Amino acid sequence: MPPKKADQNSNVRKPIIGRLGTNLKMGIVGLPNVGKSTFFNILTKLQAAAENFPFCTIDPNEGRVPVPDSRFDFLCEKYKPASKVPAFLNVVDIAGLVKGANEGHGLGNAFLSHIKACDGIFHMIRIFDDEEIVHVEGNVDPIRDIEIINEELRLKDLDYVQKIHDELEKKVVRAGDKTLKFEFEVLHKIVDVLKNQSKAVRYHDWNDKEIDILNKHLMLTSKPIVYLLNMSETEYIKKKNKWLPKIKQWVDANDVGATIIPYSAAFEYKLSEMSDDERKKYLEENNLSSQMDKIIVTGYKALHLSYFFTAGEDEVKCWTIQNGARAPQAAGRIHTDFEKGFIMAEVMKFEDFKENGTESAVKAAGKYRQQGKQYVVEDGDIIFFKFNAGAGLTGGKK
Ligand SMILES: Nc1nc2c(ncn2[C@@H]2O[C@H](COP(=O)(O)OP(=O)(O)OP(=O)(O)O)[C@@H](O)[C@H]2O)c(=O)[nH]1
Ligand SMILES: [Mg+2]
Repeated sequence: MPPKKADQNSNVRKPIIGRLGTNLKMGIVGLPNVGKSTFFNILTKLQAAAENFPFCTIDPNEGRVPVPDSRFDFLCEKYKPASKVPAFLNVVDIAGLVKGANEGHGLGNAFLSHIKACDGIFHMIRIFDDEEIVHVEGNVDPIRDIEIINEELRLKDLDYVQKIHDELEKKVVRAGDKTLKFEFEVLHKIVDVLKNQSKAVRYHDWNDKEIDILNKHLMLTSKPIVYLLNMSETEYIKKKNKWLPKIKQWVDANDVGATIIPYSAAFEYKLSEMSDDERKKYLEENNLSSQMDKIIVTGYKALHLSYFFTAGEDEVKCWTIQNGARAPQAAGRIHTDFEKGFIMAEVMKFEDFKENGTESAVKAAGKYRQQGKQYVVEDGDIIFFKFNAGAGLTGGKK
């Protein structure tokens, strides 16, 4: 077999900045009173309304919400399985940050450590006017608010990393410890980015070895951000708000690549109170749509996660993997023995399955592929793993 195809798929991918693993979380971060808990409650309510999958509350501020996916729905419709398991996004509601939080203002430090425990940030920004709802800074000014929060995160990172840097400096520069030299150089660079360039860690282009060092520290400004702009219901319906172009401009200039999603907590809350039929009718009649699905999917993707499917009459299930996972690692999500005794992955692309209708038709079309250890699993692959059952017991020998 010509090796070309395998090579294409086994392109070395850039390591990801952040925690390894698949149980990652998005934290809802922002100033006080901007609608963070309202957003969290909508997620909770949506799940209660959907009833299929219980919203699992880990504690009052943490929950997980199913990731909507029409491919998953299609597979469930096709197989009518006894058990249906979607992918989930973990979401944490964090109390509001105020200016000076990095020095302990508000309940600053505690909340900053809650952000540290998350892997990505839903940055909630208020752009709705409402005299009744107090704004901690006195008036609505989202650019100022974004900068306040980003500045708190940057200063907290700087404070943290400066201490480690100074410790290492003693060992490397003064005591001449060469083993820590590289780590020290990377920390020096991080301090430079945060302090002299006043930039978030994620704006800098780090190489693989530097990322290894960064990942020992998991800094606040290295986490991916999705900006959620909370509009009033009226403005959302009219699709108009004077801040939208300004925020877009700011993000394009200052946070290239970050996603902005305008939505309205008030509007989404109203939808979440309706029955499924009512909601559908209301949205159709008024030519409107909810942004919740987009927000959930974007949050999940921001965490560098994707999933493959296993599908059959017993169960249709989404298995979360980190982007770039190879077939044996993906198999290991199902069972460690699958990884140890991995023989091959039999893979169908969802689109091929949809087009051909059945597994045997996909086979007949020559699109059912056997993939080896180097195969990088792609989002939406439908996989059947073959493994050697004895391998796990004999320490992974083939
Ligand atoms: N008018 C209007 N009010 C909103 C909207 N979203 C939230 N609110 C109101 O703003 C107030 C604060 O909302 P929360 O969701 O509790 O805000 P929070 O960001 O969680 O606040 P902290 O937890 O204190 O940081 C509540 O009275 C909400 O009803 C909105 O879209 N429009
Ligand atoms: Mg709150």
